[in-house]
Amino acid sequence: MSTKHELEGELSVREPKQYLVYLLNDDYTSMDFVIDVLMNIFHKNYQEAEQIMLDVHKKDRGICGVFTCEVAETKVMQVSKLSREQGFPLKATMEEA
Ligand code: TYC
Repeated sequence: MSTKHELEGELSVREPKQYLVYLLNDDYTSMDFVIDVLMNIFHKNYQEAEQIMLDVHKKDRGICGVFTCEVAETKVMQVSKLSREQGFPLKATMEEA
């Protein structure tokens, strides 16, 4: 029988670290654009996307998903590129889960 500590050690050898990706609120990005981002980049359906967008709008940030480091970095970059192209200041950030 392995101890909790041994199990955690084994898990950390096998499983890559996970990263939370957050969307940040701002006063200028349109609600429709945030919903588009959540559907297109984070693969949420319309209802989920609208709920997350409203959460971010009210609470200043919200979780869009949990990913491995490379995938999280790519999502953060995609949000910033698409937002810049559309003239919005929307930003995403990531932190270790
Ligand atoms: N606060 C924005 C507005 O009132 C909407 C918004 C929601 C912006 C979520 C960014 O991550 C965001 N138009």
